[in-house]
Amino acid sequence: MLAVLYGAAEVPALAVSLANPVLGSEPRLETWQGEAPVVRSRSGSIELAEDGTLLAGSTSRPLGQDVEGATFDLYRELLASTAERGYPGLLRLWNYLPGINRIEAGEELYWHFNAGRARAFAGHYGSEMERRYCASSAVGGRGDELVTYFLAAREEGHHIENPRQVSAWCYPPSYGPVSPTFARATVAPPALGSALFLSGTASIVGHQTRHAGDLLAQLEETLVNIEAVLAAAAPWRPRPDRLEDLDALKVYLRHPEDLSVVQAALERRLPDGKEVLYLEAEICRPDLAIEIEGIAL
Ligand code: 3EB
Repeated sequence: MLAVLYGAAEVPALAVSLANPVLGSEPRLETWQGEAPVVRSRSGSIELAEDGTLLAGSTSRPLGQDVEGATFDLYRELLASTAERGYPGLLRLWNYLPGINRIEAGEELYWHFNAGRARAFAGHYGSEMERRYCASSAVGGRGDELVTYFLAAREEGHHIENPRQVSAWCYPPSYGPVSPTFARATVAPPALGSALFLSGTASIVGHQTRHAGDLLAQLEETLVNIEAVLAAAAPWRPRPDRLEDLDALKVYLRHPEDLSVVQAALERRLPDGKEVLYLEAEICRPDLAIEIEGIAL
């Protein structure tokens, strides 16, 4: 309700508020603590906080009629702000796009989003863009604004692909005329402890959705994909990770009524007491019911 900070010029934190319902528990506040004094700033519409090693940013944009244009503008500013502040190594991007599965002008909103995001990456990175895509997620949001927040480092991390999956930027055009531009995971540089950021991961093998209509099979396939990404990241990690090494686990569920069955099946696979945040969200493909992300420190 009220936060009062004494002895410093600014409240040293960004605040992001997401209206996606938390399933099965109370609303949750996730906090990221800086290692050193935190400096706040703003670049266009991007709110920033940095501690000398890590840059966090957040922004939102009304979608209006032109989702591609709104996404392009947001990403153009976002990429400029990371370079300007001296943190060009994007580690992780989170996107909450209201109506992500809605069809407008014959195409899903997610496709319009992908077109705007890809155009901004191309403009900023030029021909090296494919080597710069970082871990991301893009799920449905609430309200009428695209909400995006991110973490970036001084240096480029290691971007990881999943050998079981076609790289998202190589998906065939049946999933949209412009492909999504993200990596399956990003391992932060050693200055940030080589933390691993796992992208939103779903039941996709090759480029195809598997197990449409079968929730628990989608969950199992997603877990196999997560293990495959963790194995691919192992060379850049202090030690190989397993599913149970992931923290900040978030499970996006399209249908809130799926909570109890997913919770029972997933928590059997995790150590006792492992926290999982379940959020109601549309997944970017209409035939996907579940997507999972996490972080390994
Ligand atoms: C997929 O694998 C499922 O567009 O940024 C997962 C993670 C997905 C990130 C994105 C989309 C994104 O294609 C969807």
